[in-house]
Amino acid sequence: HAADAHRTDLMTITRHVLNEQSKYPESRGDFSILLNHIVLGCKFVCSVVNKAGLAKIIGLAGETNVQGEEQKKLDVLSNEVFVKALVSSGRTCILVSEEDEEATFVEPSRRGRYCVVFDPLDGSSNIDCGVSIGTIFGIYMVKDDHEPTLDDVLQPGKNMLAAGYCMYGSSCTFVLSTGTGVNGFTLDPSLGEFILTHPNIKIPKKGKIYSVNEGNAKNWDGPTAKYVEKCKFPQDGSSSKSLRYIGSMVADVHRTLLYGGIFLYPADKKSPNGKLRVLYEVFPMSFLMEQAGGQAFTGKQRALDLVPAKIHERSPVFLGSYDEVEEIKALYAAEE
Ligand code: AHM
Ligand code: MG
Repeated sequence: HAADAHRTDLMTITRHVLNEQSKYPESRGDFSILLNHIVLGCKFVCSVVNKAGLAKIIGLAGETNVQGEEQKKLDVLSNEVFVKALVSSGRTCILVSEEDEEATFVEPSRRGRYCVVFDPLDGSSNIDCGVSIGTIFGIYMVKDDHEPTLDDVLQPGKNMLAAGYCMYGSSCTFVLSTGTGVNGFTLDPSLGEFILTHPNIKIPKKGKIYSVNEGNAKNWDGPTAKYVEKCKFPQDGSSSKSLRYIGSMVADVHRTLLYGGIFLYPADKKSPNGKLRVLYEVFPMSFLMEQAGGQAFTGKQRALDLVPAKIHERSPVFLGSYDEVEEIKALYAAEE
């Protein structure tokens, strides 16, 4: 039927967030404005990532191209875009980016109440070969009108108001939680809008996929080694699990969220705190997992209960389907 060829009632991400915010009469729309600026940053990064191979934009930072302009590495460029988008929203006071050693304190005239922690372009080893990469972010709010300090972001992940990621993959996908479940949006490039395509995402309770860098196995601790051994050689009559590992956290976590299973970045003898960063990798992904009905564990505690002492602190993490994380927790409990 010709009339059915076009959906005319599209739930854009802006409309979705405005709907959610209207449940809170005290909300002044600040969150929607902030989110719009994050979405703008993601659209910009999506567009440069798509053109990267063509524009020869991938090069060493500081190299110059034929026009004599400075070429920037994609991760450096993405960081600049996000910092500018967030500051210009007028709604932020502290920014923590993986790319910047120090936190950015927004000048008082452009200051708002939100703190944003983010990794502007994660999965750097996959940039040059066109494999999926992504942006990860988490949002906190300062409590009162005091002068913002680092303590405002050195908060446990359970205090985040919202978290999400954008995956630059075969399509551009934005996954968001504002603390009332998880929703997924897909960029319609012809409209330039993210459309709600995956409402109320729930992770399957059990999963058949495990995702870990097995090249580190010789340095793993007992529980991680035992868990992975069980995935391959189950003793309880269940079938063995499949291994999938991209090496881009956003892509590995996105698959885990949709298909179920577990993603592990454990501690090992060489990196006793694992590799992933607490504030802008472990926390946002753990927040999304819990909101989708899964779990996230550090090997010692619920990941969202961690209180980071430094902005670039690392932590081991095991996240995914409820039952898989239960198994890991039992193996660590048995060690004690
Ligand atoms: P990056 O921030 O330097 O890109 O590193 C983070 C990435 C994650 O996306 C991914 O989960 C992990 O590093 C993969 O690490 P490894 O190559 O050690 O398996
Ligand atoms: Mg990273």
